[in-house]
Formats: sequence, C-alpha cells, structure tokens
Amino acid sequence: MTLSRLAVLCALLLLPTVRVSAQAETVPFSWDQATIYHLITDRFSNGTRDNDSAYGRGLDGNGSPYDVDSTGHFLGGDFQGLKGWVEDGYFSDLGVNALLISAPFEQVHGWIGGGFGEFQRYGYDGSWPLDYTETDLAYGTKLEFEALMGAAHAAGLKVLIDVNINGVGLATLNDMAAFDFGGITSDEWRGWRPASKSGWQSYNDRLVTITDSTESWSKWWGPEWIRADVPGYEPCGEPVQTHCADQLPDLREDVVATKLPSFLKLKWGDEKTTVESADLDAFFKRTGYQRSATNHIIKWLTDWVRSYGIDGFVLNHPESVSPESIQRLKEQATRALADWKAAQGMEGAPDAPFWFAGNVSDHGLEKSEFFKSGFDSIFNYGFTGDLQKPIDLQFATYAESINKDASFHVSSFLSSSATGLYGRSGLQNGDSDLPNGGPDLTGGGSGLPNGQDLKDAATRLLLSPGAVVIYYGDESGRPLGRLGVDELERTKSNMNWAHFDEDLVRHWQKIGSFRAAHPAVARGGHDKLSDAPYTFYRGVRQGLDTDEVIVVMGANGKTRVNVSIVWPDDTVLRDAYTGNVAIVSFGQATFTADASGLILIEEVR
Ligand SMILES: [Ca+2]
Ligand SMILES: [Ca+2]
Repeated sequence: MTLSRLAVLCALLLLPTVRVSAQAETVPFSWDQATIYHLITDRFSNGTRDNDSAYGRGLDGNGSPYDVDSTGHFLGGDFQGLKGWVEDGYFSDLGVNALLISAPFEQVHGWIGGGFGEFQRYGYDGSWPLDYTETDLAYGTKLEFEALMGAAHAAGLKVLIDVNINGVGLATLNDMAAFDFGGITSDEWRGWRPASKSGWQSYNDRLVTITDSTESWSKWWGPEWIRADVPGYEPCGEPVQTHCADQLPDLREDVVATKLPSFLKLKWGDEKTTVESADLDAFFKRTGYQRSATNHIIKWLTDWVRSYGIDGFVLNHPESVSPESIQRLKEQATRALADWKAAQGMEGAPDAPFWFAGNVSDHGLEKSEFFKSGFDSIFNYGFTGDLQKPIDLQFATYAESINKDASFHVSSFLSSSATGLYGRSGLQNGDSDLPNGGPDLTGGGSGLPNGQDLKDAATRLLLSPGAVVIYYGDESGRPLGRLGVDELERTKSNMNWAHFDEDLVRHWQKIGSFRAAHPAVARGGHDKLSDAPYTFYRGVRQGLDTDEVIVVMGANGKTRVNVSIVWPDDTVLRDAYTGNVAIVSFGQATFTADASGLILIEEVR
C-alpha cells in the first residue's frame, strides 16, 4: 500500500460512513447500467518508483536529467498503483462497475515540444503507440498488467481500454536514434536545452537534421503502413479518413503492407520477429482480411483481449477510419473475448459480451450513422449542454431515447481530455510557482471554487439514464494542471490524492452506490411525480422482479413524499443518501433531507 493511498483511506474513514446497502453485489452486470471510471494510468497512482524512468525517459540523449515538467512528462503512475486502489475497494465504493484505462501498449520513448513549445510532451497518456505487442514498462510489465486485470475482475469490475486504429506514435529523436530511422546526422540533439522555457518546440523543427532521405525514413513504419509528412510517404490527406488526426501518422487502410516495419524488426530481433510473423500469417489466413496496416493493428489490439480478458474498447477517432475497419475490430474483439472465456472455463457463464463504445467528437444524443458500425454506445458530448435544460426534460428525454430503443445507447460525462474539467477553470490550480516546473506529484493546487456546482452536476450525471463516465478526479475535485500550457493538456493532471475533497467524494459514493444497487436509475422508465420539491420515479422489470426507486431533489428538511404509486402502507423504506428509514403510512413516507436536499428512496429488503 502506498502512503498516499493510506492517507486518503484514513481520511475517508474518519468521516461518518453511510453504507447504502449490499444490494449492488446482487445486481447482475449490465453494460446498460455501466458506471465507468476513466483514468490515465500514468496520472493515477504510482505503485513503484522502480519503473519511473523506463526507457530513459526524463533523461536527455546523454543520460542527463531534464527538469521534470508535470505537464507532459511521465509522472510515475502504473498498473501496480492502480491495482492497489482496486483492491482497496475505491472504485466499488463509488458504485463504479467498469474501469476505462489508457492504452497499456509501449509508447514512443522520446518526446516532442508540446503546445507552443512550453513543455516537453511524452506519450504518457497512451495515445502514441510504438509497439502494440508490449506493455509500456513505465506502466508495468505484462505480468503486472495481468495482475491488475485479475484484481479488477475479482472486484467485479469490467475493464475497458482506450484504443485507436487510426494513428500511431510520432517519430521522436530518441526513437530515431535507437531504431535507426529518419537519418539523424548530428548528435547535437542529445544535450540540447532551449534558450527559454517556451522554446522546446524547436527541438524537432530546427535542431534535428531531418534528411531528405527516403531510404532512411523507409526504416520507420514504411509508406505502406502510414501517411506522414516525411520523405517517401503519402502525405497526410485532407479528407477525414486520410488526414493525420492529432498530428499523428495516419494508418493506411487502402494498401497491402508487404512487410513488417523495419524499426519493429530491429526492436524485436530475429526470434520475436519470426514468432510474430507466424502469428500474423495465421490471423490473416483465418480472417481472409487484406494485409493492410489497419488490419495488423486490429490483430494486435485483439490479442490483448484474448490474453487478458479485456471486456471492451472505447474507440477514439472512429470518424477517421472506414466503417468496415470498425466492424472488423468489433468482430475480432468479440471473438477474442469468447476465446479468453473459453480458456478460463467460463463458457456459458452469465456474463456480459464484449462492449464496444465510440468516442466521436461532439456526438450527442442522436442516433447517428455510427451505430450501424456496431457501437454498443457512443460517448455523449452533449451532456453538459443538456444540464442547462429543465431537469425533468433532460431525464425524460434520456430515458425515452436510450431505454426504449435497444439499438441506441450513450455514455454521458462531465469532463474529458477533449472538453475540459467540469466546474474547474481559471487560476485556482497548478504548480506554475515551481521555478523549474519541478515534480508536481500531487496534481497541484488545493481549492475547488466551484465545488457546489460540481456536486450538483454529479447528482445529475449519476441519476441520468444510460451509462455514465466519471473522468478521474471528477469525484475528488482534481484541479487542472499548471497554468500557461495548452488548455486540454491541463485536463490530464495527476490525481489529487494529497488534496482530496472528501465531502465531494462522499457525495459521489452515495449516489453512485444507489445507482449501482438500482438498475432502475440507468435503465428504467422515468415519470415525474411532483414539481416542488422535484420528485421522480424510475422503474424497470428484471426477470420476475421489478426494481423501483423514487428520488427527491431540492428537498428542505422534513419532507413528506407520496410513495403510494410504488409501495403499500407498512413498507419499510430508506433514504440511501442519509441512511434514514421511514415506514409508509397513508401512502406517504417522511424523510428529513440533509443539506444536499437529496432523498434517494429505496425499499429495505
Ligand atoms: Ca511507477
Ligand atoms: Ca484514417
């Protein structure tokens, strides 16, 4: 157990605990009722310092350390740290039933100038893959990943990973030097430092001698694999399917890749290359797919499912690849999970199928063409905007569109790395006071000026129909990263274990546990019962049983609630928020709301 985890757990234990109920454990898992916790492994919890400088990251080309910049450096989070929180029940206490973790694959080893050059940007968030067949050793070994998966499954958590079949990691100087591509002609880059803190950009632009040599660049992925603006490659295109999303090289779907990338063969060595080649041959023989670069990536991604029982993918940039590639990824991943279950002796077990969600920029609550590509759910960028609507209209619309159409589903969120951290902006955060951009292992900052706003938004999110996504630190008031850097980069600050908003966490825990215990919340039909205080009903049939709840929002003190629509007299009810119990009499139950004004009514069974 790490110190920070112990400290946070102790802090939580000191507060009065409301144990909602044990019902959550008996509710069968359904993706339609998912409460997903989305985190970046590197930014969540550092289980061991032994892997913190994997591949020489944080060191220059001569082995001398750079000043740590909390924005774009790897900060130490790993599988082992995350596993500790899984085992301590941190996620289960929040009512979370699925983790969404950043891609575990080996990332490019080097960095480029980030933003306008104000920080060094490594692939810490898993979005710059170098080798899909290995874990990144900063996150941990394959054995540690397997242990994390085992711990998550043992805790009743599904595990999703963030994937992408559109782009690979950039060329960095360290990788060019290590894997002999791109033709660096000078060693000047190795010890280079910018003249000013905002000058990191020129590292790649100016210093490096990028030769015009088609031959030396062919030793990278090769022109059959990617589009990139380097000699000998088809340049990044204009149309969305051939453009270089996030400036990353675009994987080609249109041509056969006749050979493996040279740098990978060099990295792997003869023995591994032989094994991987035979494996790929078997995959293409079985599937009959064209040997395109994208289909290679599909093979490698689904290997992770087959080896570790990954329960689902969230596919980023689906708009930048063909619908056929998306369908192939889902088909192969579904098959791979079935293979894993068979190997575990789990065939026929009542368990959830592979879940496939899409992260499409600005997608809202509409049944778009993407659902034809096989997505089980699409991330809902419209949620924070919908918070401006009258509350009953939002709840009723979501229940109607999501729960009455089995072929439509969205996953709502408050915060993301693409949109910002909900309720947190401005000057409150950061380590801009650290002169050298020194290590900011706390996530920096302390206060949360808009805590109430975040609390109210949490209530709305967790009580909304459909799946919901908690972006790490939404529950604890994690502040933005340091000021003065790219705004979206600031959304990926370190988890704020040292400045944890316990009151806010409690709030998420209570409503999250209620949501986990009651399928009616996410999956049920919705009816308004009263305007003042706002009271609603949700109900869903579960086999022979019916799950029903009544929720009051904005209650003030002692509140009589007409519950006769659900419960007869003498039924014992509980408010899951405060733990208060009441008995139905003349169709009414009386509860005393606390300052939250929230009454979460469930039957005591
Ligand atoms: Ca570590
Ligand atoms: Ca593409």
